[in-house]
Amino acid sequence: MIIEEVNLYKLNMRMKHPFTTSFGTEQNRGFILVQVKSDSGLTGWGECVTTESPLYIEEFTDSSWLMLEKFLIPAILKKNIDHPDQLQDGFRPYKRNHLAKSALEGAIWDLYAKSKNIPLSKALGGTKQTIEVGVSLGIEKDIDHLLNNIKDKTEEGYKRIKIKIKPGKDVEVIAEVRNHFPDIPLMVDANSAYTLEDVNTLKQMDQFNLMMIEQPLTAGDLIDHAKLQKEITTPICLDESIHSFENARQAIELGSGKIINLKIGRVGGLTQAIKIHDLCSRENIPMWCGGMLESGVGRAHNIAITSLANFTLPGDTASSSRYWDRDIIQPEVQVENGILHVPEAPGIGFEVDIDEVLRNTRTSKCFK
Ligand code: OSB
Ligand code: MG
Repeated sequence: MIIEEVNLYKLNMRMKHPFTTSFGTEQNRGFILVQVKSDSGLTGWGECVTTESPLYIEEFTDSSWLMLEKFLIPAILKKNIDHPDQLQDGFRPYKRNHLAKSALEGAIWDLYAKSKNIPLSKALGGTKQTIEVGVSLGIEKDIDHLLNNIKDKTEEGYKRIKIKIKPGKDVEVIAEVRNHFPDIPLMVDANSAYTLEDVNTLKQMDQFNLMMIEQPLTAGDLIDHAKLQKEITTPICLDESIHSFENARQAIELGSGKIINLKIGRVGGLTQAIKIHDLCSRENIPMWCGGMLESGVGRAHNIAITSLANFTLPGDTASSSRYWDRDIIQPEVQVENGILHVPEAPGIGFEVDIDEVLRNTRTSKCFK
């Protein structure tokens, strides 16, 4: 297929509720959608899961836009692409910028699956027809709000609850949650807020029967996580430390954690995601698919990758309605009793509602 046209849309979508992590609060999502068109008239969609400021990762929405415009789109425009894996050679010279690469690559994967008339999940090698999901809950001003959120989401049937923690909002909060919900599958996510000096605080979390503690230490770190894992019994799950196949291989070798949270954007796209999946599968490392407060487009990609066999733990791909009054895909993502059905329609398997996309678009640019 020849890539005839690429469109970038910068959207601004306001979430229903603010979401607070150890690194900040977000409610207005300013992100990019990538649309690619082939010579046979098909359209593929990808989402660049950046935020306006580089708080989670070094990329941010304007930097990714520039990266796409200056380097990545020129590397593929008017080119003949038989398979998305071919993009790797064109992208490799450009260092990192994984969220930008992933957005464009994801759109090409959607296009490719549509050209083969198969669901994206199948194109990626997925085998599951349904996937299990949990939900990620932000830090709240007071414990009652958090307990209410947990009650609601547990009643909705989510398969596990993840709560965000930070220094000063950790052991007591978890203890209180466990008092009220002694048996729910529970995990915590620190988003890199601790150091090895906090080992005593982190050790105290072992008493709460947590499924895992996600990214307690510095983003990118593997060594200190390996040291910490020797000190605590709760499995460490790596998020901000895994940007590539090599990071995953080294983390496993060092014992930096026992579980991997895979985010398609963070590892530079679906081709890398499959490689990491296969590695974890060989090494018996359980994994799950993380989230970046995506719109329906990114959410659809998350569902497709989660259909691969080694995504054995519930991920963060919650219902559209958890985030948005109105999502930009049809039908919206709807979790029932913690279960999502992997779509069977070609490509991402959801229709992108172009009117809704345009209604939320602040800037767009056409490359052809
Ligand atoms: O650390 O997993 C994270 C959201 C934004 C940035 C980082 C993270 C998160 C979440 C929310 O935990 C996941 C979601 O509901 O999409
Ligand atoms: Mg995380």
